[in-house]
Amino acid sequence: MFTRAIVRPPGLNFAEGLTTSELGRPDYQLALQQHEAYCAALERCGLSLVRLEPDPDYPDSTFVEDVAVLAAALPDGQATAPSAAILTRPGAASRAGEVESMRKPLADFFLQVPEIESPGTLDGGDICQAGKHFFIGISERTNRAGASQLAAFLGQLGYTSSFVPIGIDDEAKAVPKAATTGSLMKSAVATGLLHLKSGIAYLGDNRLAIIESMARRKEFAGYNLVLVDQPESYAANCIRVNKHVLIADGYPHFAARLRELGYQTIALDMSEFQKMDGGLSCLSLRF
Ligand code: CIR
Repeated sequence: MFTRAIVRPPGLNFAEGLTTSELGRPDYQLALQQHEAYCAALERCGLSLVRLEPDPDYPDSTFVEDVAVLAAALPDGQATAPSAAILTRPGAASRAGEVESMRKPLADFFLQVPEIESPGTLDGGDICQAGKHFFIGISERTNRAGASQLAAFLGQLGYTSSFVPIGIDDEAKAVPKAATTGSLMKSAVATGLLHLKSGIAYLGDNRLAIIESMARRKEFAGYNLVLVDQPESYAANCIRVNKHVLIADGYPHFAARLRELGYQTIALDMSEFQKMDGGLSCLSLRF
């Protein structure tokens, strides 16, 4: 069971953050309302919230998930290894400074707060905990050095982990063009995802929500998969919080499939965060 979450509302300059989406400029007041509805949903799931002040220096700082990885209570309530919070080293230069202000809030709850160090980079959005196993996405934001450091920390705590390449990572980039036989190397792993959790979510019960294009990958062979159709792929970024699954509003097939499987869903309008490439998991650190 999760009992707490750390959240941070978007700041006034939210629209100046990074994005690849072409959905338009977010409406700040609407983003605040959607963030408040998200907080209320977490509280309805039984969580006490640690609400950080907006950080005007960092427009993407509402996406708190990216600056820490928590190895704490498991979503389906199994026994857990000792808890730690690992501060990340975000892969986007404009987000590097977000980490510092998370140190103290985490130290209030976690005995150990180690951190990813140079040359490693790692975004929390690339980390998907599935029980006692962690999938670590290797992406434009998370490099192999960062992933290896995290795997070592998690190993000390008794967790296993594996790497899931989802983009053109530093190793692939280092291969001379002639050796990649055109786009072959690129197409082997390129998913178009910003983060691993843009495409998968662990639902508990050995079950993963997963976008169609990732579903046949061998990394997920041992799991029961809930497929998210391509037109609904944004919905794959959902979060299991105790007895509920929070899902983005507007994705009826995925919502119906979850309900068929017996999950109680809470649908939340995420339009303003989607404009900034954000999803449900990004907006909180749950433990
Ligand atoms: C970024 O590009 O870093 C932010 N605009 C969105 C981060 C979303 N975070 C996540 O998926 N974990």
